[in-house]
Amino acid sequence: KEVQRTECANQDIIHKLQELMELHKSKASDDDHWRVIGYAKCIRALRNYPRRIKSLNEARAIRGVGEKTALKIMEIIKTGDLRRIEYERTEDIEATTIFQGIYGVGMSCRQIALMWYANGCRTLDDIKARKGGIKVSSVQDIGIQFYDDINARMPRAEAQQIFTLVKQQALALDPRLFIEIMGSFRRGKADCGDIDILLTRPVDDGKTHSGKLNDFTRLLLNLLSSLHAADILTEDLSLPDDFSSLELSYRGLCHLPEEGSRRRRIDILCVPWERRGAALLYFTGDDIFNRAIRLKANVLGYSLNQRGLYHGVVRDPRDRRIKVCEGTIIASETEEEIFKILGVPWQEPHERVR
Ligand code: DCP
Ligand code: MG
Ligand code: MN
Repeated sequence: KEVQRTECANQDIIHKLQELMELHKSKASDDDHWRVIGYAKCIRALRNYPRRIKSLNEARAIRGVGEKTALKIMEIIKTGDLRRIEYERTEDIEATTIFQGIYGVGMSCRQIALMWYANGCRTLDDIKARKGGIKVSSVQDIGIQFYDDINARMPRAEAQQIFTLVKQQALALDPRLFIEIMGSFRRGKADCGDIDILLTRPVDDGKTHSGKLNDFTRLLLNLLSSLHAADILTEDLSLPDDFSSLELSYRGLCHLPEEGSRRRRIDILCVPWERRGAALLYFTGDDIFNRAIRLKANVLGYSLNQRGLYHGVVRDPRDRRIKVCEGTIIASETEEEIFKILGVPWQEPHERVR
């Protein structure tokens, strides 16, 4: 069931063409757009090509490889390099790549990065100085201030220490809380990009969680303020906004409350007790594993997301994203039952990797 990624005979060529494709992706013209499509097609063709390419004629005979790309392929084979990459690596791309590494700008907000560039900004210092009178949101400002920390990964031991402190604070507020660390930490990785925490609580009087939502919301807000008071949370990036929703999510920065510690990213997710298994499964990942298990669910006529495993979901055939019928949750309390219904043999978190 694992996706096999075998090394292919033309891997070095694929790498170079990918590099070039990424550069074209960062540019805005129609020409660049068509080049991206062309390179993507060519890369797919090369992945499926069984032999090492030996000649120009062989390269241009492959379906999906055009005349110009065939010449590039020969250049890579002969010199190990592709001069076009350096040519396309222009100043605007260098700058906007840095800008898109800012939390709150992100890879989807290329427009913001381009706007700053157009206003004369080239470096993070230019952004800090608001060169060209650019506007920066408060979240982006935090992203700039802690750029290096946010883009670094933390050692596993540090994630463990921070989580232990958070857990202590949470249990001090309410000993019935269920608090678990998810993400790369739970998968056993040696370093983590952030700390992903699941928070929930069993309900005591048989009522559904939704009836208790106000208590629960207050609990999260109390936890956040006690974490701030203990100097564990340092900056908020996004607070839960929709308190009528069954899911509350918090994003922020934290650190070990000691001299010289670095800022780390932390995500806290609150879900109803009945949905903890589905949330745990989703936020433990990794994303490739999630895609595979979701696909398996779809093949069996189910639908899986972070809230649960659903039966009877009906989608609009014209746009699969639209649900005509919500369906009903048939499993969500534990990861085990979701695996079981899907007929997937149990996989420990550390096995859920590509
Ligand atoms: N996730 C997903 N698809 C996304 C984002 C997240 O399936 N687009 C799931 C899988 C991830 C989990 O959520 O493993 C947590 O997201 P993170 O971004 O925190 O990723 P990891 O914890 O796996 O890695 P990192 O160490 O970089 O934080
Ligand atoms: Mg993570
Ligand atoms: Mn995360």
